Amino acid sequence: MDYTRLWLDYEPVESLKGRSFSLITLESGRDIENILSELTLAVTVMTGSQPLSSGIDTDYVIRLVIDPELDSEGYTLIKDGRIYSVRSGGHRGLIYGSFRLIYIFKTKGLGGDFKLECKPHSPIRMADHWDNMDGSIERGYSGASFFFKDNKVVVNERTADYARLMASIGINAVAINNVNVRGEAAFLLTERHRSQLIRLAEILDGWGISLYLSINFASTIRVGGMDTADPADSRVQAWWSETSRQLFSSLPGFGGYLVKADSEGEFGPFAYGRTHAEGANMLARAVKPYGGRVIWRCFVYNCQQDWRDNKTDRAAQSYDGFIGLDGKFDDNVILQIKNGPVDFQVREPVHPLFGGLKKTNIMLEFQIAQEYTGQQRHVCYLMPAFKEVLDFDTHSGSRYSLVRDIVAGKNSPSSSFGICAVMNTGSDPNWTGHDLAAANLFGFGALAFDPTLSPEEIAEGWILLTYGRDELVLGNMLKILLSSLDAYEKYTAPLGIGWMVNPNHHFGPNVDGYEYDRWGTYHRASHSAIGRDRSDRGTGYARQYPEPLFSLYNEIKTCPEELLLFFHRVRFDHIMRDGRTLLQRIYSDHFEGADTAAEFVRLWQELEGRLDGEVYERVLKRLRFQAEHSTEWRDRINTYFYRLTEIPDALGRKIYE
Ligand code: GCW
Repeated sequence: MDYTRLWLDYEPVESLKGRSFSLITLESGRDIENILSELTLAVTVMTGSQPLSSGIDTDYVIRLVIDPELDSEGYTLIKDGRIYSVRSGGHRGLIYGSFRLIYIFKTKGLGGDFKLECKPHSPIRMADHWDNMDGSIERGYSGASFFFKDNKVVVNERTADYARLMASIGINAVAINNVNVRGEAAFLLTERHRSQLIRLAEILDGWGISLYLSINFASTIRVGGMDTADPADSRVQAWWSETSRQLFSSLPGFGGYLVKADSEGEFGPFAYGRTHAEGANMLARAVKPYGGRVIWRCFVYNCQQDWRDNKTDRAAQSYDGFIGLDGKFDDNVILQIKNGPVDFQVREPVHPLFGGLKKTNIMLEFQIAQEYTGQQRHVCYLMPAFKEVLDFDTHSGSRYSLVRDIVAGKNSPSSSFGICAVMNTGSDPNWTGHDLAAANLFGFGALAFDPTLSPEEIAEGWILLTYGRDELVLGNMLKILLSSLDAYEKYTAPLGIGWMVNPNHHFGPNVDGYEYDRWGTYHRASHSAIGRDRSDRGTGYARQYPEPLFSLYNEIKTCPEELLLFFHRVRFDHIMRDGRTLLQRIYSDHFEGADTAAEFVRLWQELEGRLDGEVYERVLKRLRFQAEHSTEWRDRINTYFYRLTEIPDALGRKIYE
């Protein structure tokens, strides 16, 4: 097994062995050559001989055909006797359909006749990398960047492997650099890095992927030599127009800009008294002639808060900052909104801007980098959480009110809608550090393409494609993946309260780690109660949701219990729906979560000898670490509450003094 190829490693397939294939298409181009070589490789390994380019004498024929009636990224896959045909309205669809065919060969072999029709749910399916030009990755947990090193753009074989991997899960857009655009990264817009960026863009484009660059809003000052970045200034506008003209004319498939502005110290239009809309529209007009887009992030809040101020609520600020601008953005601007109102915590309510914004193009931002969910050292399969977000009914009153339909642009004629995730890849040979974290990479692509898939189906597909069919491997890995998020949620910060992590690097338990600082993330525990009141009697955040959600969240008795401490300040002796006190629920969750993590080690050990030795050992090491670390989480949190309340665990389990 070559684990560096993840789910794209091929082996002989019993029912295909000795069969002859031919591969036929009238299409041409870099992307077609790429997918033909992938099919050639797969078929050669699976059957034992190279496919031919004429179909007369072969057992089977694979045809890639353009069908103008079909969507340019959707495909129809048909097996009719000896003919397999992949049909699509465009080359991207032929790529996705061909990978699907390879997956079918891999998991099912030749099989009988079939017909599959697929169309991606969201127009844009994007990978956002937070890579810095010095080669580091912000919140990167799987080695150094493979896009940058020593302040230069790197293009090598891994770039090609990366592009192929992304295409194989349906990704069609990629931002390669960190949204915090520091140092040399601002110069990505200039001639200095152009020739390397052209090579990079060509590789991505060859797999149907558009390159985006994160830009610094102060670029006119930082690299343009000007004294202003005011979006209303015509010199600033001219600079962006010219810069954009150069980028679009030289980088094949270039998509546009990703912008973090007026957020966590990044420069933005506020410096000139301008709004987000004025800032974003200025850039949008510069890229408009080339069909470009500007993706503008909504992760904006006051990060200089005084912890003594109990009125300001970070959770409310993103909505407050953007809702009044609904309808004011140009049609090639997309607002990028994190799944929840705070910051990728293990449990948050769905961001109220979904459904709230009705006349603006939007994109949902997930994070698979696991910044707050174990940093790829804990196994934490995130698809159940993503699925909940996508299936959430915003009650927006629009024709389509589920998040997955809203972010796919179902209420709008525009195709500037989509889903993205902050990526979990790096230079580690296995791409994601933790081998099981690759399930999040695969899963994100699968869910962005088809949000009706279940987390189980996706996990099963990933396991079969990566590790082949061994019932014990499949069963145990599924158990681990599918219970990992719930376990993590239980042994870390309780019931939606979030944080309780070590400051800055965000790893490991620290109950008061964010309690007295400027980041606006306080739990405010006393000896008798914990949480912030976000109902209309408190900060009023719950009001950002329409009915019936507002009423549901606003009252302790109706609030979903997993979000209880997000929305309310609750006494430890509060009786939960199953009769336990809040305190007892916290204790028990922590014991149970850590027990589950210990069980992962046992389940994994049963797989010894059934997996590649290196993979087995590497994962075992991480699972052991997780089991140990989860007891640290459990004990720190339980001890904290025990010390406050002096009430022991009702089941007599050990809590340290
Ligand atoms: O989650 C926080 C991270 C920052 C990140 C920021 C953001 C890129 O801690 O590292 O900065 O979110 O999303 O912009």
